[in-house]
Amino acid sequence: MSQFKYSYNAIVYSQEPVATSFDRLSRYGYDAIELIGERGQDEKLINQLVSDTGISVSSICSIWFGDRDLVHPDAATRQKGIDYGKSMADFAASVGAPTIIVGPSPVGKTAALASDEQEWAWAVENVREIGEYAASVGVEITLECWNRYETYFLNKLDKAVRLVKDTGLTNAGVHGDMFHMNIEEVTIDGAFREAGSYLNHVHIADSNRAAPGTGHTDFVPTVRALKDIEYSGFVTFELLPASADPFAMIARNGHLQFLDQYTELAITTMRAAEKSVAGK
Ligand code: LER
Ligand code: MN
Repeated sequence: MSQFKYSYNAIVYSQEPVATSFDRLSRYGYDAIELIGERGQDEKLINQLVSDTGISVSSICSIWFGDRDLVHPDAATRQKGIDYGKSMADFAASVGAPTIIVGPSPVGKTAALASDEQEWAWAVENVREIGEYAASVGVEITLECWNRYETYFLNKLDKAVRLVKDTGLTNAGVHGDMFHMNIEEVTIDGAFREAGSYLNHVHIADSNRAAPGTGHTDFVPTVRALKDIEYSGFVTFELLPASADPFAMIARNGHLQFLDQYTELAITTMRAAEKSVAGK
């Protein structure tokens, strides 16, 4: 069975030149990098690094904070969310990334501001608009589920699958992040299996959101589930320091083990789990 394609989320690399990140990923045998979803990055340099190192851009980790809200009662706020999503699709297209992450309601908004029916209708309409735009520039979207302390809106993969179905989009899927799934799903491998062909992106992390191999997660059932459903997307490590505000920790250099040490350990641990599954 073919090996996974591995990618690493660049949030913990944000204090260094992007060339250093591409070089590290190349040294440890990665296929790709997941870039932070903010414009203003040097797209020409990124494309040069892609061609020099063979490390591609797997995905754009859009930052759905603040007024980037597709289900807000204020129409102008919803429009900001739509515009941001489209801008992420443009960014993805400009660096050859196949996928952008979409969160219909932002991180930190933990209660609805309108009825469930109304919010669902806005989510369907606005995710569809971003998805159709993304399709026009050759990009897929993936709906990420977050835990209850970050959002009330999409916590579990089954709800995200329902949203994808309601949009009717053919370039959309769902995104399971093991950190959130560890809190919300009955089992992580079971939720991946149920999502099946709707799963088009994953964020892999150990129970403590650090590199696989540092916490108490057994990655073998996860690997087996992804293989069984013939998951063909990128296996992306999104590893963050243990803080309610990981960005502040990174700014204070509280993330140094996430550079070489965890970049190496993450892929080594997952490859060992792949080997163990292949051997059975
Ligand atoms: C983003 O990928 C994510 O998982 C969220 O926890 C962001 O806060
Ligand atoms: Mn995530």
